[in-house]
Parts: sequence; C-alpha cells; structure tokens
Amino acid sequence: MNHGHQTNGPQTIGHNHPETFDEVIARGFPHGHLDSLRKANESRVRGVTAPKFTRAATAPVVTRKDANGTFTPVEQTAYKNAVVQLVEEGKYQELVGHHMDMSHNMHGSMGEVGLYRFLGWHRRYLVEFERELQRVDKILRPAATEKLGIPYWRWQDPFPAWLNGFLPSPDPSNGSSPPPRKNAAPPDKANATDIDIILNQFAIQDTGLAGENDYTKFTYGLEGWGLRPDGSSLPAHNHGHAWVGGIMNNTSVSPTDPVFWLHHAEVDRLWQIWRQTHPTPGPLLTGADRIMDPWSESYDGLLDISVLGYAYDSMTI
Ligand SMILES: [Cu+2]
Repeated sequence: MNHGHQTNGPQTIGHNHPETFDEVIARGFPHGHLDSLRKANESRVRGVTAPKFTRAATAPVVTRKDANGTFTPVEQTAYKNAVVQLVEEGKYQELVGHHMDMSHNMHGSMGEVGLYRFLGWHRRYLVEFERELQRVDKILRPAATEKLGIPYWRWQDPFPAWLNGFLPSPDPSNGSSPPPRKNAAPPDKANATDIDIILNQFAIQDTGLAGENDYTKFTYGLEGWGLRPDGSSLPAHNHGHAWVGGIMNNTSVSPTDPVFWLHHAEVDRLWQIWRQTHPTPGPLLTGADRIMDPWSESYDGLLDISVLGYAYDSMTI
C-alpha cells in the first residue's frame, strides 16, 4: 500500500480528537478543551486547488432521490458500479483523504469553528463526490438520459438494503478491508420524533456558546450535540455514524463506507428544508473560516443548491 498521501496530506489534530463517533457522543460538545484543539487549525492551507463554481444556466440539475424509495434499482446498480470504478481509479480514496485532513476543521468535535463549518463543508464535499460519480457513470452508462445523483437516507427508515455487504474501498489510512457494519443500537438512530425536534424545536437546544443564533442551535442538534426534551442525547448525524458502525464509526475515514454520502445527503436535505423557513442567519464565521477549504468557495456561495447542480425530490420530513 502506498502511504505517500500521508507525508504531505492529512494532518491530525492529535490524541485529543476522538477516534470514533461513539466516543464523540460520549464526550459531548467540547466546551472544555477548545484551546487545545485550536492550534492545528492555525496551520490550515486554504482554497488553492479548486476553481469557483461555474455552471451553464442550461445545465440540467440532478435530482437526489430517496435511497429507500424513489432511487430505482437501475440507479442503485449504477451507484455501486460508479463507486467501484472510482475505487479502481484511486479517486475514491483521494476523496476520503479530504475527510482525513482534520485541518479543514469541519466537525463540532473540533470546537466552535468546526461546529459552524460542518454543514457548508460537507455540502461542498458531497458536490465533489457527485461530480466524480457523474463523470464515471457517463462512461459506464453512456445511454442514460438522467444524471446520477447521491441518494439520501432518511434516518427514520431502515438501512438501504441494496448497500448490504457493499464496502469496495480499502481503508486509505492502512490499506486494509473495512470491518463489517453493525447497523444496530446503541446508540439509537434518529426517529421521526427526533427529526421533528431537530427541525421544528431547535430553539430548545442550549449550546452554551456565546452569541448563539438560530443557525447555531439548529446545526448543534442536526450534527448530534442536542438533547431530547427529557434530557437524553438527541439522535442525529453523529448517532447515525455510530449506529452503522464499522468504518462509518471512524471520525476520520468514515467516507470509506459508501453509505456515508447517503447519510450526509440527508443532513444536507434537512438543512435545506430548515432553510426554507429560516433563510437567515448563517454561522458565526468570519474571514478565512468562511472558506470551505480545500475548495475555494465560501459558505455564502453554497446556499443556492440549484447553482451547485442538484435538487431534492422531496422537501418534506
Ligand atoms: Cu458525518
């Protein structure tokens, strides 16, 4: 296995950063050790590798569909074949590498800035993957009339059975095959009541952060730091990672599991649903923290998803 990418690529934040989502959930939001996590973020290299979004007004917008519903068996096969192709090219592992580079500061487990960057960063990340998916799908299915989009996995629904046993990429950190998924509690994954709390009762979340706004409370719950009204942990994004288990439970290399993109498409869809009624405000980010490195776009350039080239076929919970 070639470990070359480790010499100049991913930076780790150090042993302070939890390795698994089980640990992330157990620790809770890191109010207590923000200073120790801040140092790695100072060395971030920003926005040098990607051009700005340019998209012809006439280019078709891809429709992201329900992995357990509207995403057809033909599309399920196309998705799997495209992922296998990306793995064979090494492109898939390269994409996982972006997530292994903790200097991008894109999770609340890294602190306050990470909390604010979580949604924008992962939206841009999914667009990068979706472009690659479409590039290889066009080669594999030249006659297809509709572009392939990332399906979304509604958390209240079962694990998409068509992905059972499908783990074609090696773990890029060590070259080994990923362990099997767990697909079971604990922790619970979000149910319909939890999702209603995330979207419609976000104001009950107490983030303990200075100057918090509605966006902060919402993303705090959606990422997985919130509480149910009875004071127990509110299952959301973090819990889905831990519920799937296997390599999805790893905070660094979780995109090795192809369900990662479906899980994050649901994060992105729920954000988009929330934005319909809460168009402002955004995250409390300033300066370079607003740039979703390693890409050049700022948070503000990622709000109109039609410009990013996709839409969801359902905008209801
Ligand atoms: Cu995630």
